Amino acid sequence: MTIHVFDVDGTITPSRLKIDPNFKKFFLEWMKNKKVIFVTGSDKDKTIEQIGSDIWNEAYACMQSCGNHIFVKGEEVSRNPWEAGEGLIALLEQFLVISKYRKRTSNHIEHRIGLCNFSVIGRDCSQREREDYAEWDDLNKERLDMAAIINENFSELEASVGGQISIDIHPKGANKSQAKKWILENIGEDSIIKFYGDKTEKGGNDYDLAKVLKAPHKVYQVKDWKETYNLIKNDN
Ligand code: M1P
Repeated sequence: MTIHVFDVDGTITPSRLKIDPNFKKFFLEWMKNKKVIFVTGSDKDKTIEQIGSDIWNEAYACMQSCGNHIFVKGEEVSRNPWEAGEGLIALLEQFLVISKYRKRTSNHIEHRIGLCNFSVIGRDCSQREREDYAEWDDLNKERLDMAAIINENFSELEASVGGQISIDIHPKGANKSQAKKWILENIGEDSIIKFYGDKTEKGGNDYDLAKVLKAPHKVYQVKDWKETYNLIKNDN
């Protein structure tokens, strides 16, 4: 059986924005006779805000916090109890002091279930501030450097770049690759996974899942939801 697994931000929607209304209409119809799973660094509320409760509930499973908080047909089935410790918080606060990007808003450290999300500009930034930081980070690779520092200093943790402005941090191995294990154990060993993500390169939060999906599974790296649409529109 084919299982269609999608990242959300950058793959189904622009980062932290709502799904395009026409794509939403298409997707709701397309997913009806398929097993669709979302695997995102984001939490339940933000994902529902972006894709809508209709798509979220229609999905076979929604793996929030990179698979650390799992829902099946809307019902919670598992949660990772991990919480960020004092040492990690101290390092993140230090990043806020030393970052060369000077603009700050608020909500820099967001505690999610089984995952901590960190952002220098802050999650309360405007769309404009988000885009400005993303452009600067593309050139300066600050998030990649910060994720590497976290990975060097905390051997029990793992940090990766997700979305436009933030870093996802969780226990080592508790990354999106959990989706493969979960699918094979809960849906069937013979499942064929098709995974669509925009951050499948090393350092990105789709990489760990992409890396463990060898043939007959398939990985599609996309640059935005339009590419996702073009890939799936004839896949019936
Ligand atoms: O899926 C990864 C991340 O995508 C978005 O990131 P950002 O806000 O950096 O663009 C958010 O949904 C974030 O919560 C999530 O971890």
